[in-house]
Amino acid sequence: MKPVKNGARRMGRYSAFDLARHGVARNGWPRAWHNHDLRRAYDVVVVGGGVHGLATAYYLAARHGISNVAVLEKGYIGSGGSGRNTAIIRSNYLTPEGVRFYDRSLKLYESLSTELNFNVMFSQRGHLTLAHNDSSLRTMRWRAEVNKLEGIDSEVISTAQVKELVPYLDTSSEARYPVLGALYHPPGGIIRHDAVVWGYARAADSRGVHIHQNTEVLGIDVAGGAVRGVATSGGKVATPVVVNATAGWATLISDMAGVAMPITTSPLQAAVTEPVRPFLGPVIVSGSLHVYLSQTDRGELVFGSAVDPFPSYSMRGSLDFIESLAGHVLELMPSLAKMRVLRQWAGLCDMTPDYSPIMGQTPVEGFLVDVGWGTYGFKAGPVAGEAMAQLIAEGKTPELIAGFSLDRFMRGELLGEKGAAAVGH
Ligand code: PYC
Repeated sequence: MKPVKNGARRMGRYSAFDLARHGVARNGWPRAWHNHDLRRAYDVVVVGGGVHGLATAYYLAARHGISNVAVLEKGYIGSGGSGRNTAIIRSNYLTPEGVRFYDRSLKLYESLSTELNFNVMFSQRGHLTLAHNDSSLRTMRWRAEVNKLEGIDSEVISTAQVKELVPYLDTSSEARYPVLGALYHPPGGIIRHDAVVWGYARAADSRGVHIHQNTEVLGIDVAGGAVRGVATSGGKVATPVVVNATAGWATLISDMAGVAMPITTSPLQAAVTEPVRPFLGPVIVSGSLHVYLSQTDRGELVFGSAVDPFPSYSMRGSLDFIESLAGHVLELMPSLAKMRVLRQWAGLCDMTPDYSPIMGQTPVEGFLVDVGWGTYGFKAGPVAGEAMAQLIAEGKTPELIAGFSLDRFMRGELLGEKGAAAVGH
C-alpha cells in the first residue's frame, strides 16, 4: 500500500481485495490519524481525547471550518470513560430537557456511520427498564408520558410482553423480584464504543485537527480573566479557547483555570463474559437490582452495576462487585449460571448534584466545560460535540444545552435527572 497522501484516499472505501491484502500484510494499513509536532498556537485546545473531545473537534472542523484545533489526551484516545462504559444508547430520560438532548444524540448516532464513513456498529435492538415494584412502575409511566410528549418511542409494557421480547428472563411470580412490567424504548441499543472514538478521530484528523496522545495538560494560563494558553508535557501552547472535555479529571482541569466544579468522582464497574450463541435481543436494565446487561455482536454478555458507594479514582474491578453483580444477574436469568466472566473494569463517573452535566461557558473567558456526565457520558458524545462546537463557532450557547449551565447551581435551578438513571446512584 502506498503511503497515504491525503484525506480523500483515507476516507475512500476499500475493496474486498484490499481488506484481504491488508489483513495479511504486516504494515499494510494506512494510519487512521497522525502524529504531529505540537504547534505553538491553536485556535482551540480540547482537553480529553474521548468521544466528547473528539466529536467537538470533528464538528468544529466539519461544520464550522475551524480546524486549527488540538485535542490533548494524556493517555491514548478512548482510554478514559469512552473505552470503559457499557455502550448503551437511549433517549428515554425523565426531564424534557434531558429527553430532547439525548434524542438529538441518538439521531446523530443513527447517521454516524454515514457521516464518518466508518462503521460504528449501532445496533438498535431495543431497551427495557424493568419494574419490580409499584413505585418503579409509576416512574416508568411518568417517563413514558414525558417521552411521548417529546415524540420519543417509549411505552410501558406488560410482563407477558416483556417475556415475549426476552424469553430467558425469569418473569414468574415466584421470582424474588417479580417483573411487573417495563419501560420499552425500541430505538435504544448498543454500539461499538471504540469504533465511535476511532471514527471521530479519523474524520477530525482528515480535516486538519491535531490529535496529541500522551500529552498531559499541566496548567492553564489565565490572565485578565481570560484564557491565554495551556502548559503541557510537550511544551506551552497559546490559545484563546480551552474546552475541558474530561471525565474523572474534570475538577482537576477546571481547578487549573480557577473554576470550581460541584462534582465528586466515583468508579462504575462492569464486566464481560465469554461469548455464547445470540439469545438476548434488547438491552435489559433493572434499577432495583442495580444491574444492566446486553449481548454484543460477538456474543459476549456485558454487565454493569451502580456506581461504587464512595468517591475514588480507582479503575480496578473488585471481587465484592462481581459477586453481587453475578447474584443479581442470576436473579433475572437463572439459566446463565454456568457462564464465565472473562474481564472486569471500571470507569470514572463525575457526579453532579442533579445528575445532569455541566456544559458551556464559565466565569473565565474562553474556558468552556463539557463535564459532569455521571453515568450518561458516552451516549451524549455526538450531541455534546455538536453543541460545544456551535458554542465556540457562534459565541452563543445553543438552546439545547442552556439548562446545563454552571450557574444553575447559583440560581438553584437544578434539573433532577436521577429518575432516568439506569441504576441507583
Ligand atoms: O444510562 O443507560 C444508562 C447507563 C447504563 C450504564 C451506565 N449508564
